[in-house]
Amino acid sequence: MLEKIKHEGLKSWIEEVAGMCQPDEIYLCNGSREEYETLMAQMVDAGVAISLKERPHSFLFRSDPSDVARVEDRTYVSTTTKDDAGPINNWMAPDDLKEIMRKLYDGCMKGRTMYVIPFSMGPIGSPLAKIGIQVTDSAYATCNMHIMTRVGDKVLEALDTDGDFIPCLHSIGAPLEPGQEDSDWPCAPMEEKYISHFPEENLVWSYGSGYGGNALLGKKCLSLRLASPIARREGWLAEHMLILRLTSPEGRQYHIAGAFPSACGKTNLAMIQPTIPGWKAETIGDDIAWMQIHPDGRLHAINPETGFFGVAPGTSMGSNPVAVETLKENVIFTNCALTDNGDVWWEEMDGAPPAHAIDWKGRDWTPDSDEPAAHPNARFTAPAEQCPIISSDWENPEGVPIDIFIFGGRRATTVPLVHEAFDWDHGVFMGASASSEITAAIIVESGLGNVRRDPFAMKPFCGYNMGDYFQHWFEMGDKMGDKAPRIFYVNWFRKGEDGRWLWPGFGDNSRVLKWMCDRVDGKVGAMETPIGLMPEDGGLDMSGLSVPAEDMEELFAVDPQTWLAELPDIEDYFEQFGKHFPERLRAQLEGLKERLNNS
Ligand code: O2Y
Ligand code: MN
Repeated sequence: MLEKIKHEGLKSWIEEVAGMCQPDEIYLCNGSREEYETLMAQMVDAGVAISLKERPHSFLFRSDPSDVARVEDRTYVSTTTKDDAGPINNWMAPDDLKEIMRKLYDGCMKGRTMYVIPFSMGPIGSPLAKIGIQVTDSAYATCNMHIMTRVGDKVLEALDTDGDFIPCLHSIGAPLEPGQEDSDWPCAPMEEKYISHFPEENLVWSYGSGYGGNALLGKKCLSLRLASPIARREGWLAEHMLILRLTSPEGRQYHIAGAFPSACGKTNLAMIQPTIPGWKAETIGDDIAWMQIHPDGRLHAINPETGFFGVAPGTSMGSNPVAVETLKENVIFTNCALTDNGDVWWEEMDGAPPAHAIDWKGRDWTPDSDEPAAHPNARFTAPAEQCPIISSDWENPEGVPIDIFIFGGRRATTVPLVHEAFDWDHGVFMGASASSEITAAIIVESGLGNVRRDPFAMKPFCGYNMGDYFQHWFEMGDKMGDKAPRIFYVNWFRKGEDGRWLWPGFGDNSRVLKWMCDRVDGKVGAMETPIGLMPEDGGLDMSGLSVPAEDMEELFAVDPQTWLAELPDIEDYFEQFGKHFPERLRAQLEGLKERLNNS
């Protein structure tokens, strides 16, 4: 089977891994539809996948209840010195971590097949694309990789005999003894899970989890935690950002890249349906952007993925009709509920809840049950090409030129609907100090306040010292000069004193996007405030939408005392970066303090 591989370095890495993990069989993926269907049929026969009668070519999986999400506590950035990984990554020295993991990998694929998945992040042949080889003992991960990345023979051809590849080793960590019955979702216990990154040698080792970001190694592991230090070395940006194209009624195109922490509606914004007449949106990506300065001097972005791995609960015709359409067929669902007629269901889906369903743990469920039917982190894996508003340029190897960066978070108070950075350095400060509210459960668990700092939405994904990451952003701005994108900060989630959302959100967010486009074109003025530039009275296109005047006032209210009260928290957060903290960021903090004190 491995004869097809002409790359000696690749062949010897696969042999080395096979020697350590000792699978019963090795299977080299060709990326074909037939291969995907065969693997799915095997999993249906084995009873680990359920074929959905009501949704063509779609399947439901249920994970082990202990394996339902990314595990930040078990995720490592392993560099020679702790300083290189920085203060907000878990760190262990490479030799120590490898010693622990080698013991776990020893014989871990016994009784199983080892799938070898050649994959490309980015269109094959794009100057921005990177080739990875994932080795895994999970057929589920293999099928997901088929949807999320470009897999198979064409990648091996591009690799040729001596191309660069990023080795990504994955095992669910559940060897099978002869005659031992398998479980539906084998995985290792939490204390044996390791999601490890070795940026100095461009290597990922993941062990013990079969779920999402822990197991689909092209996504967060390669495209963010490894790619971010590569991007720093090579002078580009690997970001946790959606990419969107907006076209005005006059036909002018704007490209927007947006960074938001999890649970802030990134996929919804990537698939926005503008409510302002004549404006059109197209999706390019919903999670990751790789951006390089093009010979034209502008920052061009590609989406390295080919699918969406989105949160199912909350997805409906109201919140995201485009996603609903995207999910009509060829979808892998994980941890959703199963209805009696053979479809999936989740909380806040359109229509009345079913009178009976099977919940994500495989138990009978009715609307009277105490627990939700779908896990809150239940997911869909869907091909991007099925998205009805996917841009014709979504696979353009040159990428699309970015006009606008948006940062944001979920804040019930303090932060206005939109403000614009005075300049690039101020925008970097906005990204670096970005924050979002966390759930009640996390507040209790961590004993922290309800606001978590999540710089550039990269807290869980930056593969090097975040202080150096801030500096890299400054340097990218210096290189682009006046061709750099404009930077904005949004908060769709501000609430009134009575707890009501003040802004309708969803398609009406296009009104805010339009203001940004008008700013880029110099068509509208802005009001200077201590925290940035904000729409003048009447600056936002509100035609056809009625939001009470008092609500609009509250949405844009900036209270200097509340902002001043928040600065010590930002300062404390920045403090941890020590000598890696850029002076230019300190200057921004001081500038903000001064403007607030003088206002
Ligand atoms: O829980 C997981 O494994 C998935 S996390 C995820 C998936 C798709 C896009 N973004 C995220 C994220 O956590 O940012
Ligand atoms: Mn994400």
